[in-house]
Amino acid sequence: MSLYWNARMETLDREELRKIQGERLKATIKRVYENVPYYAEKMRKAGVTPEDINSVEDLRKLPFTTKADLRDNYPFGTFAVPLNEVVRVHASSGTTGKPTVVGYTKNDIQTWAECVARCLYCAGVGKDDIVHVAYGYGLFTGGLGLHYGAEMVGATVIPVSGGNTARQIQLLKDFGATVLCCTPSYALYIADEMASAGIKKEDLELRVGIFGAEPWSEEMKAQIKQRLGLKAYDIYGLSEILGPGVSMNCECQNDLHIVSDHFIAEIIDPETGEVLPDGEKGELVFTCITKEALPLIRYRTRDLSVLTNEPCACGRTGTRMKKVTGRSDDMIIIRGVNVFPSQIESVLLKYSEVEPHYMIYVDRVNHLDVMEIHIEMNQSIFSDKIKNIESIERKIRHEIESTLGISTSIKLVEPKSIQRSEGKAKRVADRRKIFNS
Ligand code: DLL
Repeated sequence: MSLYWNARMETLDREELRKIQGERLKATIKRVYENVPYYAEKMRKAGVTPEDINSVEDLRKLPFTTKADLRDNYPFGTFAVPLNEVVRVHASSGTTGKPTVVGYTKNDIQTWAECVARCLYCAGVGKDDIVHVAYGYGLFTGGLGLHYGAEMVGATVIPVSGGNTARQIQLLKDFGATVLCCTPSYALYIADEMASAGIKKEDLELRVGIFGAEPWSEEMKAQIKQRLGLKAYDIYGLSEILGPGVSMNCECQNDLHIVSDHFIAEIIDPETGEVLPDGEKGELVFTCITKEALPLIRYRTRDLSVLTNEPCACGRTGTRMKKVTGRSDDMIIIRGVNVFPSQIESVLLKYSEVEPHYMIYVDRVNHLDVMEIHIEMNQSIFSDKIKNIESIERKIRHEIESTLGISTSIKLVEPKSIQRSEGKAKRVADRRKIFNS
C-alpha cells in the first residue's frame, strides 16, 4: 500500500501548492459572487470585487463568514448551486434552536470521500482493513463521512452508528474489525464495557483508531492506546467546511495535516480579527476552494489552534495545525454533540415558573459525559409541593433533550441561589478536565 492516497496533491512543492490554492480561490470567489446574493452583498459592502482576488495573499481582503451568517440565511440561503444539484444535506447545532445546514453536490460527496480517504491513508488504513464506524449516522457528518472515505480506499465498512455498546463490542469481536472510528470518549467507554464483560483487547483485532469530533488530550490518546491495543489518530473537521476529513494526524503523530489543496487555513486573533503568523495561537479560519454547494469563505470556526508550515517526516507538504484544545466561544461538546448555552436558555425562557438564571455542570463519569442543569425557580413556585416542582423539572428536561438530542438532568434551585456575574455570565462549569493546563 502506498503511503499517500493522492501522492501528487499531498506532496506538492510548496510554491506549486500556493499557486493551485490561488487559482482555486479566484475561481471560487467568482462563483460565489455570481451565485450567492449573500456573498455578493457582503463583498460589495467590503468594497471587494472578484477581480481583486488573484492569489492566496488577497484572501485577507475578504470578509469573514460566521455561524450567525449561516443562521440568517437558514436553511439554504448560502448554497451556491440550485437545490436540485444538492444530493445530500447534513446539519449541526446552531446557537439557537435552528441547526446549521450544509449541502453537498455529487462532486462534493466525491471530494469529501477523497479527503477522508487521504486521512485514512495517513493512518495506514486501506483495502485490507475492516472499518467499524461508530460515529452517528444521520444529520451528523461523522458516520457517513467516515463511511464514504473508508469505502473509497476499498476497506470493508461496518456501519454500526452510535449506541448499544454491548452490541458494538460483540460486532467488533465477531467481524474482526481492525479500525475503530468514534469519539475518543466513546472509545474509552467501550474499553470500560469490555472490561466489565471480561473481554480483553487481545480478543479483538483492532490496530488503528480514528478519533475526533471533540477535544481530547495526549494523555487520553495514550490511555486509549494502552486499553484497546491500537494506535490512535486524531481526525478533525466541521460540518460547515466538510465534516470529518479537514485534517488528520499522520504516522509521525506530528500535529494534523490539513488537506491544503481543498481548504486554506488561517489563524486570527479572535478579538481583533487580525491574521496571526505561523506558530501563534488563535482562532482557525477556513476557506473552501473546491466545494460546489457550500464554498464558505473565511469561515470562523471558533476552534483554537496553531498553524505550522514546517516540513513533516511523512513527506506531506500541506499546512499543519496543532490539536484543537478549546474554543473562543461558549460551545461545549457533550458526547460528540455541539451544545450552546443559548439553546438551553431559549427553552427556559418559555417557562414562567423559572428564571433565566442557570448553570450547566458537565462531568465525565466512567468516560461518559453527563450534564446537569441547575435553574432558579421563581418565588411563585418556591413554596410549592415537591411534586409540582418535579413535574416542571420533567417538562424542561424533555424539552431540552428533544432540542439537543442528548440526555440531561435538571434541578430547580432556590431563587437567587445562582451566582450573578458583573461581566460576562458564566453559564458552564466544565469539570471534565480534558486538558491538564
Ligand atoms: O464533529 C465532524 C467530525 C466528525 C470530525 C467525526 C471528526 C470526526 P461538527 O458536528 O460540525 O462536525 O462539529 C465541529 O467539533 O468545530 C470542533 O470544535 C469539534 N471537533 C471536531 N473534530 C475535533 C478534533 C464534526 N479532532 C466541531 N479535536 C469543531 C477537537 C474537534 N475538536
